[in-house]
Amino acid sequence: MKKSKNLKVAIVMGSQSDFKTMKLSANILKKIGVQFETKIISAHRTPKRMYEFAESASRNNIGVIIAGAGGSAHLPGMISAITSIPVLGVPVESKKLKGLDSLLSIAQMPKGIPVGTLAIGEDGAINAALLAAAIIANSNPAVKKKLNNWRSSQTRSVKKNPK
Ligand code: RP5
Repeated sequence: MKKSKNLKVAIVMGSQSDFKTMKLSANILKKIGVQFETKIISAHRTPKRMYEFAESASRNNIGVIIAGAGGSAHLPGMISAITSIPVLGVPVESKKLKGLDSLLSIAQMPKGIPVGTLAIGEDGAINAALLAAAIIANSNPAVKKKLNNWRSSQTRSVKKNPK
């Protein structure tokens, strides 16, 4: 196994249309200095790509996978079925059911194969990145420092009184 300090995050999504949500995960990881890669991988449109990605993720030094998908969102669960790397699922807001379908598809995994499920849409994408950074930070002091700085800065930004 390679040194844990080199572990990176993979942000994968079912469609190009998910990127407007999932780029918020990328923005946070950039700010915190976590190495990452982004890919479009669809469980139903590109199943072979999904299998090959998940099966090789550990060899490719990926420490956390953020998977965003909408509708019948089986991508996070399918990836988690193939690799034991932690998978964080982001339910992308769908047009018809506003992401409730995505949320339930990702959250309601039967026991045995876990997916850590975040909130629907942009909040979920941002929190998935913060959670991924926190997992990477366990074995990477530089990331831990930057994550704590980011949180302190957020705290300082909250005004005491409304205007
Ligand atoms: C899912 O279907 C994707 O994750 C996306 O959220 C949704 C719609 O995809 P497009 O039809 O916009 O490509 O697979």
